[in-house]
Amino acid sequence: MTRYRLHCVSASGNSFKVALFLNCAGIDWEPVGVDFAGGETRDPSWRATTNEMGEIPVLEVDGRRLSQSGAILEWLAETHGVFGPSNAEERFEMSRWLLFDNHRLTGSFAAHRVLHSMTLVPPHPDVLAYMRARTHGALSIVEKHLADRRFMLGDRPTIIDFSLAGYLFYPVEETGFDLRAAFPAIDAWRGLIAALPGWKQPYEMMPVGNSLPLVRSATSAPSAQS
Ligand SMILES: N[C@@H](CCC(=O)N[C@@H](CS)C(=O)NCC(=O)O)C(=O)O
Repeated sequence: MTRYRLHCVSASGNSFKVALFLNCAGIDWEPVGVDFAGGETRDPSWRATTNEMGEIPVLEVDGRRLSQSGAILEWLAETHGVFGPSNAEERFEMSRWLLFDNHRLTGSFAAHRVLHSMTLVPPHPDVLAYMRARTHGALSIVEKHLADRRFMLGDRPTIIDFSLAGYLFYPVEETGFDLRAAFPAIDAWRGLIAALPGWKQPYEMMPVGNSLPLVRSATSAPSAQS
């Protein structure tokens, strides 16, 4: 059995953040599929045994079950000595962006994606527009930061990149954001991440579990101010 088992589903960008680290660091791991669409993460026994917070990803290692992608990424970087900070200033910078990602970018992008293409009942247009504007604003902040850098911290990839990019490789039909057209610096940075040894598309990297299905697929969406 491999040392690392990642409880995940293919459509989970939060899980993809951890999978990206493991693959790009050349670490042996295996995905463990979760019945997310069927409500497994809400099941009291799953919560009791796997994650009391009711969320994936969960990284199983030597009998421990680690949750929260940002904390897992920090733990992996520290444990393996790759993609992490090299001094206290970089450590602070990493925490800052990991928190920004969880609260602002992923927090908006992932919620907008579900509303855009995965809810059985279409959301109220005002709700979708609010989430779209919020997501656009978060992407604009990352776009500006990347205007004069190759990676978020400078010249080398770090866990900040894996975290912020977690949802940005899913198809535009799902996300409703054509990053290539609207965010050139983000698109170039995505290209650098995709060129790292070990990188794969999320659906190829984690071909397991039962994700929320796509029920609407529209590439056109109203423009939003940041
Ligand atoms: N901050 C958490 C977020 C994890 C998260 O939201 N995971 C989603 C799947 S991508 C989930 O399990 N959600 C369960 C729910 O919303 O009930 C992390 O970064 O790990």
